[in-house]
Amino acid sequence: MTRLNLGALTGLPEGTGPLVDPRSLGTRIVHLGPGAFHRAHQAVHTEQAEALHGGGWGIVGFSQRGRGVVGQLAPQDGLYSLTLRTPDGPRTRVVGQLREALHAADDADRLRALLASPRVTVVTLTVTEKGYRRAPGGGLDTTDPLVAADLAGAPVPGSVPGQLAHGLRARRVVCGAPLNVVPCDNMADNGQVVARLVREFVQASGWDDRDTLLAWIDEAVAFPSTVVDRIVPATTDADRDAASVALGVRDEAAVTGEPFTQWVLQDAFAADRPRWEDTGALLVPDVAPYQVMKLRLLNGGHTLLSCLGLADGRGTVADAMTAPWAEPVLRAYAAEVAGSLPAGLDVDGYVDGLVARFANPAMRHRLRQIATDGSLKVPERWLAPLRELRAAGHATPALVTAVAAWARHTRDERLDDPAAERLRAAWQGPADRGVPALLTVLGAEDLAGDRHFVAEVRERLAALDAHGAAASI
Ligand code: CS2
Repeated sequence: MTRLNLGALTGLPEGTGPLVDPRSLGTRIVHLGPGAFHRAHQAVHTEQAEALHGGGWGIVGFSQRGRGVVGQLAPQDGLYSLTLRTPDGPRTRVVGQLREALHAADDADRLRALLASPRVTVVTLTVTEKGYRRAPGGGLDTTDPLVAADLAGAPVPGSVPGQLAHGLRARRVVCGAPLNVVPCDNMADNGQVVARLVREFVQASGWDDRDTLLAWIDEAVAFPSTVVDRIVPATTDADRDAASVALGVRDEAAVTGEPFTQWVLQDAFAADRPRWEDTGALLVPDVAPYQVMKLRLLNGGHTLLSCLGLADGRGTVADAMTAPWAEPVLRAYAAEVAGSLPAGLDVDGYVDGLVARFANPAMRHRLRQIATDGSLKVPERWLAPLRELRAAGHATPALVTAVAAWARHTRDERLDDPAAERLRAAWQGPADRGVPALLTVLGAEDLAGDRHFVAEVRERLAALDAHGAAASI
C-alpha cells in the first residue's frame, strides 16, 4: 500500500482530507512533544481555526525522547489521520496542520532558530508531567541529569526548560518579538509552572546577559495556563491498519481519540495566535476552576480506575467500567473530591459525562498507559484535594482508598515510573514503614508524618490485599 503523503491527498476518499491545503501553511507554531495527544487535540483545533480564518499557522513539532514519531511522520510530510471513536462507529480524516516533525536534539539548531523567528509567535507543549523536570517543591530540579548537563553548558540542550531558555535568549537578540508559550499538560497552573522553570533556568545559567533576558521575558513572553481534555489512547497496530483501510493509503502515524474535546485557555497572550475560541475553545480570565475540576475528577478518576482495575485483571478503562465496583467507586470518589472544588461548577453533570466517556466501548484506553508515572500524577490529582479536605475537617475515605490502591500498584512488577527504584525501595524496610516511605517519595512529608492518615491507608491497603478491588466500595 502507498504511504500517506502530500502526493496522496488527491486520491483520498471523499470527506477524509485535511480541512486546509497543507501546502498553503507557513511555520508559525513550534510544538514540543508531537505525540498522539497533541496531534488529536491542539493540532486539530488549530486546523479548524485555520479553515475559518487562515493565517498560515503551520506547526513544526520537536520530539523530546523517541525518534519513532519522526520516523512515522517525516515520510508522510507530517500528515496523519485522526480516527474519532464514536459509539456509532469510527470517523477517520487526515489532519494537515503539522508540517514537520523533528527531533529536539538532532535538530537543535533548527529549534533555536524557529524560537528566534518573528514569524513564530506560539510555542505549545505536551511533554508529560515528567518532561518539565520539576523538583517536588515545584521549582527546577537542578539535580536532574538533563538539567544539570544543560546548566553545565551542554552544547545541545536536552531538557525542556533548557530548550526554552536557549530559544528565548536567541529570540531576544535576533528579533525581540513577543511570544506565547502555551503548556498543554495536566498540571495545575501550568503556565506559571513553565514561567518559573524557565526563569529559574536562566537565573542558574551563569549567562552574562541573564538579568536583561529575565527583564525581557517579563515584558515580552506570555505563559497562559490551559486545560486540555480529550482521551487519546496510545495507537496500536490495529488502529494503524484500520486507518489505512479507511484512507486507502498506509498511515504509520495514525492517532485515535474520543469525540469529546475541551480546551480552556487563560486569556493572557502577548502575541498573535490562531483564533482557537472559534473552534470551541474557551478563553477565560482564570482557568483554575476548570483545571481543578478536570485534574481531580477526570485525571484523578482515571488514576483510581487504573490502580484498581489492573489489580482486578482488567485491561482497559471501558473494561474496568464493566466491573460491578467501578461506577460506585468512581461516583463516591467524585462526590468526596467535589467538596474541594470551587462553588458554581456543574459537578453532577461533569461526573455523568465522565462515566459515559470512560464506559465508551469503542475506546481501548489501556489502564497500564494511565498508570505510568504515578509518582508525578498522584500529588496533582489526589494529594492536593486530600490536604484541602482534611484541613477543612472532612473525612476522606475515597481518597484514602485511592492512595492505598496506588500504594498497592507500586508493588506491581511492571511498574513504569521515573521514581520506580525509590518506590520499590520504600517496601524493602520494615512493613509498617512502607506507606510513609512511599509518601516521602511523593514529596508529601506532611502526610508521611500524619500517623492517623498513614494508619487509614494501611488499613485500606490490607483490605484491598485481602479482597481485591471490590473492597474499594
Ligand atoms: C490520563 C490522561 O494518562 C493519563 O494520566 O489521565 O492522559 C487523560 O486521558 C487526558 O488528560 C484526557 O484529557
